Amino acid sequence: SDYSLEPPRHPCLKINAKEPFNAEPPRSALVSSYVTPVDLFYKRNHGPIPIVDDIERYCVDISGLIETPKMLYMRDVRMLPKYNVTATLQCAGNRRTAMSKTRNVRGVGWDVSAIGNAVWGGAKLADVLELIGIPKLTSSTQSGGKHVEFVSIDKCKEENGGPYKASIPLSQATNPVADVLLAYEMNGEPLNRDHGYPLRVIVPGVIGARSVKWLDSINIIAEECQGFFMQKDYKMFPPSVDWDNINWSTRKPQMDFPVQSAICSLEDVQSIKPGKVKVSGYAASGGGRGIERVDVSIDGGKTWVEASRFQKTGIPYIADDITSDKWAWVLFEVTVDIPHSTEIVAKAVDSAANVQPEKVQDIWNLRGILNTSWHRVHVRVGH
Ligand code: MTE
Ligand code: MO
Repeated sequence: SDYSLEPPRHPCLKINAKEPFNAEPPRSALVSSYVTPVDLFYKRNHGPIPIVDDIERYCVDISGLIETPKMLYMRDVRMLPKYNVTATLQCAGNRRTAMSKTRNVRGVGWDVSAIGNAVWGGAKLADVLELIGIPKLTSSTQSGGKHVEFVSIDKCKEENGGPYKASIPLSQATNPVADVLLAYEMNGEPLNRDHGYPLRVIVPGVIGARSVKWLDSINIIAEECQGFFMQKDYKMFPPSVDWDNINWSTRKPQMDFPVQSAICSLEDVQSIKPGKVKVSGYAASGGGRGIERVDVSIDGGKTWVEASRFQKTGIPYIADDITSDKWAWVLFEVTVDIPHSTEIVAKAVDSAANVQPEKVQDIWNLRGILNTSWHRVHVRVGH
């Protein structure tokens, strides 16, 4: 593994691990703009950043359970209709540090910023698969139980020096409405090296781990990908399971993200003067479910006020509205009056009426994934 050729990075990023490079922006960066700037977007890697320098020869090998394998070049991808999908990407380990505080967990520590919202430009995977003779999913077609596996160029130690990989069901991959992309742009610019240049997968509504960067090959397979990150990681276990009694085969790989929110306008602990305080942050859910409501409490969760939500500045957000971006976060905001030191809490409700769980202890799991417990910040009021 060689970390001498890593790309330059923004000095404001908080580095959680250096090699492989894992870093997140300060909380405040997430609420400064609806679309997260590329250089401030969290970076989550399992090995050195690969270098692709011959873009003319770069191609994705498509094979497996298909009649004719295909070499997909960048010009082939660019010939397909281009879609711009605004989608929030969130690492399953977002907010892991807080989970670690109740009982130790294994994994890179993250505050609340292992999440970002970007406009991804590229071809739909459903169009790519149609090129090789796999029909799009419609009410009359059946994609069966097959899976589509994405294999990367990068090498990581969890795969014993092999490439990072993951899979999604063929039914999702061939469904144009699922908006799974082979993306070559992020926020209107060519993807940069950190985020998967020249081509990455974006699986909206699903934990970040399935959005494979630096795509090298696509395989149509009969069963789920057997790679480490599908079978020995990114699975949700109950609090009773620990390293001495874990049986990985009893659980499915985590796919959809549950409802999440966090306050980003305040650090924990934040010193303030008594009076009006703006509480703002993000809320997002998986599977294309919108955000129905965000509640904020200034008394540790006894009483609540509803925050206002938006996706586009000045336009109130309504879940399932035709103009809303179903894969993208909403930002919320409410101004509250804080007379004395207290705990400010946020919790979101999604369009299926799922609510964030109150206590982190109840969802504690040994890998520290999916900490979606109520987000709390302490404010210390001085005069
Ligand atoms: N793809 C490859 N090839 N290698 C990786 O290490 N990390 C995954 C995913 N895709 C990873 C990958 C994880 S766990 C997450 S959360 C996202 O990429 C992070 O994407 P980002 O670095 O663009 O924010
Ligand atoms: Mo992740």
